[in-house]
Amino acid sequence: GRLYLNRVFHVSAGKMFELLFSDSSFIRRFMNVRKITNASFNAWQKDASGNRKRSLNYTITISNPLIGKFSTATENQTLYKESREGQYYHVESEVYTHDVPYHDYFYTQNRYYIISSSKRKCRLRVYTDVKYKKQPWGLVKSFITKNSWSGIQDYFRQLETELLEEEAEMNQGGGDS
Ligand code: YK8
Repeated sequence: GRLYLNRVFHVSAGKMFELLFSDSSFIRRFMNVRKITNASFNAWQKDASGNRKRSLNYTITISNPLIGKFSTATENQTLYKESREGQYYHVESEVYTHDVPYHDYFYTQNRYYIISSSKRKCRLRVYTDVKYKKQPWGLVKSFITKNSWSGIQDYFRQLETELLEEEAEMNQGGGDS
């Protein structure tokens, strides 16, 4: 996978998890900025293996004129049971974009790691992979890969920027933080 985000934030690990993986006002605002609409979140639910799962549905806005303007998407997230509240979180998410060309060939896998580095700091790492459900023709595959990487890079760069802004707001006048 490719590492898209790797940074220490002055935010506790628990708070970071809450910002990214609950129905938080941060993620609502971020989705607004990214023109992600019609979002619905399911609550986390424990499965038979002890991991937690939830799914999200939303509509993404696409800026690439070759592809069309919108696509519905489903994101299935798994919070692995090795996660430790306030210390360490490992979330894997599979994103399916239903209305783009060749949508039945691929999906995107994002792996999020939130690692506490002190009481008020954590490291956030995000790795991404484009996964193929069936093998497309070589040219099609490179087309999918190229268009995916640029969109994903853009998304995580902006996520980083918005998280830094959130961090600044949270720590404003916070004294010893
Ligand atoms: C999640 C990866 C690919 C997809 C898109 C598809 C192009 C198809 C190429 C054809 C539009 C929020 C992306 C970027 C849409 C957005 C997805 C987001 C950013 C012509 C062959 C949505 C993270 C995420 C993961 C994958 C992204 C898609 O939280 O290029």
